Amino acid sequence: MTRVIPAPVSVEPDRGADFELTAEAVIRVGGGAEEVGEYLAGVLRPSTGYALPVVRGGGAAGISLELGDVGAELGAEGYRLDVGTAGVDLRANTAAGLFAGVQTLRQLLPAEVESATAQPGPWPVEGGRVVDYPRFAYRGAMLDVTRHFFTPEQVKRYIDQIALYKVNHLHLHLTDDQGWRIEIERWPRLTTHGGTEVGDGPGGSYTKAQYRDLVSYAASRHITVVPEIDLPGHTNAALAAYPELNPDGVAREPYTGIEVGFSCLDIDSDVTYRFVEDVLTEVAELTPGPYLHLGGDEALQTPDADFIRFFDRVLPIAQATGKQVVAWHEFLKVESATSVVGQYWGNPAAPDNTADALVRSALDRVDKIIMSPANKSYLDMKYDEDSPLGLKWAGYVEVDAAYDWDPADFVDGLPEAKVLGVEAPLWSETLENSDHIEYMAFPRLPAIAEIGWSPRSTHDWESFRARLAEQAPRWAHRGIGFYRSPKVDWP
Ligand code: TNX
Repeated sequence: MTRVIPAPVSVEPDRGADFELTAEAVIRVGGGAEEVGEYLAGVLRPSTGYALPVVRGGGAAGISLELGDVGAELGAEGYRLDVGTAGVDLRANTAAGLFAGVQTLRQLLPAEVESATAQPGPWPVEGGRVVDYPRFAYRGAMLDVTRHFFTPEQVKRYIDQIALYKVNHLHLHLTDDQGWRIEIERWPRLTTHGGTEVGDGPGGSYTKAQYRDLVSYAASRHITVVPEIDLPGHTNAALAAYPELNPDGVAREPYTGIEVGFSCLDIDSDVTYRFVEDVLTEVAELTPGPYLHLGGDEALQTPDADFIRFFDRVLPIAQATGKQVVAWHEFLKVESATSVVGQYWGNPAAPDNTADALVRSALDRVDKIIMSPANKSYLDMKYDEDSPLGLKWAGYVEVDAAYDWDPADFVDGLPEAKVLGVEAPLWSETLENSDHIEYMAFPRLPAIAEIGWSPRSTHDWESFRARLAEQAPRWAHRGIGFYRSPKVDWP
């Protein structure tokens, strides 16, 4: 129980009370636990080869999932897991809590449980009690599907991987200079003429049906999708698809490089705001979750006055969709922005870092801040000078650096109460496939996930690196090719 990532709030191991999962076991579910029960069965059946029927009531030994009876202090995502010789008893206030508990349970089983094919067993579950709940409400992973497009299958594969570490938000960066990835019915050329991808690859986009399916797949893993429409910069794809969005009425050329900060919507044109309203309305309709991300980063060609004028007009449009606006920290200079969530992507090591001061200046206005410091949580930074993939503008980020920070004391003057949580962005300028995603995300994603979930008191690099090493065989069974960081003694 002491090897679980993210480290739980409290663990009382009792190896004398190990349970053994056998062919006769059942998964017993109370009301409201059926879906998580089926998910757990889906995890355990392929590797164990057992039938593991999901049953209501019934007396056979096994794993029981039950809502309620655990106390309000466990909150909406907490759980209590008791493992004794007679069986496993998992309880939570909500299905999300049960789902989190299931992620812990799978780590208490041998690594072979992660295999897609039947393994010999046996299947002991470490005995004892875990009581657990998250430190921060928001634990996010961001995937950039613009610089390179990732198919729904590739995105689902990543969803399953982030779920392992109790990440509960998937921020999809859906639009950028290189491509527009989500169908918009009122502006169909966005996806048909919005560019390709970095290096002239085929690119691609999601139909509304495919996108809805992604959102519901994520929801089945208790992950909320946060769609991002990046405005007013990072918009070359839109400017290439529609001439009328350009001040000179001439469509831009598609862009397949990796520079940033050169494109901008026409701040002075009414067409721009009709476009923005149509897009945000359609995207909000596809979004059951509470958040709508408006980007706002790196509008380097746009004077502050224009940027502010743009968002003064766009904010009411966005808020009229009923969603809470999230945007990158540059957006915090818009003083009319209240009740928004800012996303910090600063790099305090950079001499021109203005992010910290911006966050401080907006603290009275913003609702909360999501912390994704580039020199810690950016999964697209190279690990070291030999990394074959990634960028290095925020420096090299080894796994110990990714782990070594605290969201509540990272920005001077930003108190823990104002921190919604953490996010690990994965930009895809250099990433073309799932192998690339996994090489960059593992082992750093679990580090960021632990910072978001675990109590500060559990924070300990020596413990974390030992626990990371034990994850490696699990990744191997799942076919995750990870970076073998020299900071960890991998088996
Ligand atoms: C900065 S972080 C960007 C992205 C790039 C990324 C590469 C942010 C809000 N904007 O456009 O892809 O750096 O690391």
